[in-house]
Amino acid sequence: MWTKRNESGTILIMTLWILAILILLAVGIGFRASLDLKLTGYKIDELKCRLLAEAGIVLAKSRLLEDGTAEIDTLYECGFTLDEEEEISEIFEDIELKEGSFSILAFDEEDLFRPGIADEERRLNLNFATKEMLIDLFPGRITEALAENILAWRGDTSIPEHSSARDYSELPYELKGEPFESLEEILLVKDIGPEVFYGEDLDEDGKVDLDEKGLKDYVTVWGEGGKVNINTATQRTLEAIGFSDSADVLVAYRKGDDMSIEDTEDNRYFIKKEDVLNFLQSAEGGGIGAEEVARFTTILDNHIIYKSQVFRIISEGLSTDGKVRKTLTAIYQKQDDSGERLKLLSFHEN
Ligand SMILES: [Ca+2]
Ligand SMILES: [Ca+2]
Ligand SMILES: [Ca+2]
Repeated sequence: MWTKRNESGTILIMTLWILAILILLAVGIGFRASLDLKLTGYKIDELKCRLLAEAGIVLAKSRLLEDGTAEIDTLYECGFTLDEEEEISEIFEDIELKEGSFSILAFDEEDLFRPGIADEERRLNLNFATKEMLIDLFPGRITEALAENILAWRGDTSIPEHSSARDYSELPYELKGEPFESLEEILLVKDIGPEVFYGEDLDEDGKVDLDEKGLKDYVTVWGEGGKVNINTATQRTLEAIGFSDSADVLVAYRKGDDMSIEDTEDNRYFIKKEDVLNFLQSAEGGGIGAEEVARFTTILDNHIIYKSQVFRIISEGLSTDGKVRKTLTAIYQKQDDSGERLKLLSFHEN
């Protein structure tokens, strides 16, 4: 009897143990299931954000297609035109849709994100820039040798056959000798490291400041003939193409009296060559002399446009709780003479 009780006690303890293990297993499975559910929820939110961002691209494209000012594009109204009484933030910022929102964003010259669209013609074109332009874009950082390497890569005939810029024997791939087809391609050019492309934290304060930025935000590979839009170009671009000492007054002129592009009322722009020359000859424009007028006329004739054709849409989808976001970047070219009026040149997701 005693033995039996002892036996049943052992069975009870074993049963309890088995039960305990089963409970542990069940809890474990339950925990994993809830984790899976959470992950699935995150994936769904991510998908929603992507769709919101896509909605932003669709909206921006429709604005690009109905641009009412065909003759100019400015920093504020770049590729599109605001209707009367319409504010840029109203049409592009925190646009709420079901289960989230999207914003269409562009960098401004001070490197801040603001609602809007940016053109590629504000940047220096790697496929057309001269050696001097490349050196002047990043004085001290783009050396003559690096500029020659860039020209050799795109197949520029000014680089001699036996120049070291054409020598890729030390690298696992050959010199391309053809125009750049993407921005990142520049990382393949001999001696161009990530620090030249992405910028580098020279003063070691933990961030890449405006004056430490790399080529990435200042160059492009798109745009007809590599021409620069004088109404949108960064000061750096204007300096590089030869406006040197006049670049800052041109940039200030565009902002108007309030020294900001945010307010449309007093913003100014140029429509033709004569506008620029008249301004540069005025006191506000620096009062340039006859010799400089001739030099600037050449630059205006060869390198300047007043409206743009290639536009970078950066669209950010945001979940309702603000925890998940997805950014899509699409570059479109306006094509007036074809059935398909916007041609997709590049698409990135991050
Ligand atoms: Ca326009
Ligand atoms: Ca820094
Ligand atoms: Ca202004």
